[in-house]
Amino acid sequence: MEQLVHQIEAYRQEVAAFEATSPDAVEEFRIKYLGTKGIVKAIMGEMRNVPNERKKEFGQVLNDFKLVVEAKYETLKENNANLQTSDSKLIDWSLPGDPVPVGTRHPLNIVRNQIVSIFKRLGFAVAEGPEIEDDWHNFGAMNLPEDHPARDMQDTFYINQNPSWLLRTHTSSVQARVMETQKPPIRVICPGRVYRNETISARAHCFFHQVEGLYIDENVSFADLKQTLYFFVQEMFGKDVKVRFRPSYFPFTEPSAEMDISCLICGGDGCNICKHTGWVEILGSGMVHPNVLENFGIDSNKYTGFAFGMGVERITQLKYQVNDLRLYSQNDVRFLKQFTGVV
Ligand code: 2U9
Repeated sequence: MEQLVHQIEAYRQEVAAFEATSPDAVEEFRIKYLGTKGIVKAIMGEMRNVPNERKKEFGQVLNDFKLVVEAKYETLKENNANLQTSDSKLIDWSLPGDPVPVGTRHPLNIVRNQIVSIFKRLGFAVAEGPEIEDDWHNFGAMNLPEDHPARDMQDTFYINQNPSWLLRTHTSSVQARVMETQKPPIRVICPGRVYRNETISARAHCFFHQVEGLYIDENVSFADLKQTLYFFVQEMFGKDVKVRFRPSYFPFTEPSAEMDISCLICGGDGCNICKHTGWVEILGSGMVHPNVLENFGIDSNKYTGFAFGMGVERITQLKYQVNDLRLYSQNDVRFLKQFTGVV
């Protein structure tokens, strides 16, 4: 016991004399005296060899020593707080922070927003709906009954557990839901992602994005359709762009027409982009088929309507000369950062 007290006194003097000039030395002190295998713990272990009647006295000496060591450790820490450790650099808090790069809007969203804002100015409301649809809203209501040959062009993905659900092939299903719940006049545009069972290539993908539009009221005519879409093209591509309509076929519209614009690259003279025709196709359109109106209880003798649909990828490709569809979904920043500052 006497020997132990002497030993503690020696440690006390050692502690008092200890000097540290770096955080590493402070850490060495902590490990030596206060660590799990350090001196304070070791002396505590000696307690069991002290006779019972002197345990209290020894406990006092030991506790005093521990407080001295802890106080010394705090002082050393404080004195060394601003010094450099061997594995960390001195921090200059006045330097500016590391810049965090800000992302950019995806080109498809930029163009989608532009399309939506043009039609909003014409009084169209925006409607959205589910990407997982049932057969009726995607096909049946759109005048595409089962076994209709046009279903082949819009093959999609089905859910094994319940084959009556599918991934929508167009956003017409959203217009269908609007017609279910609202009465004419109806004037909506429906942006959204759609799916097709296609082999992925530079010109086809298993999903793409559409904006479709629908306008139903009394006395809506093909002239309204032409003027609305002409206004859209002028706002989107500039006042010098020409348009032309070609007759086409869609099960949900009659008559139907595809709309071309004069080639933005060659101005109509003929180049690779327009395959030397001077024209590029941008959208499909037509007067809503009476069967589609009647499917929703809308009197086709009283009401008429026009509808149109366009691929956002296609409009973006023409506006920004994007030559490979896969670029839109590869997340390559070399492509995406080219749209920095475009809103
Ligand atoms: C209702 C009635 C009719 C929407 C229309 C098109 C013509 C069309 C294609 C353009 C390129 C799809 O993205 S694309 O592949 N769309 O050609 N879509 S008319 O007709 C409707 C929609 C809803 C109730």
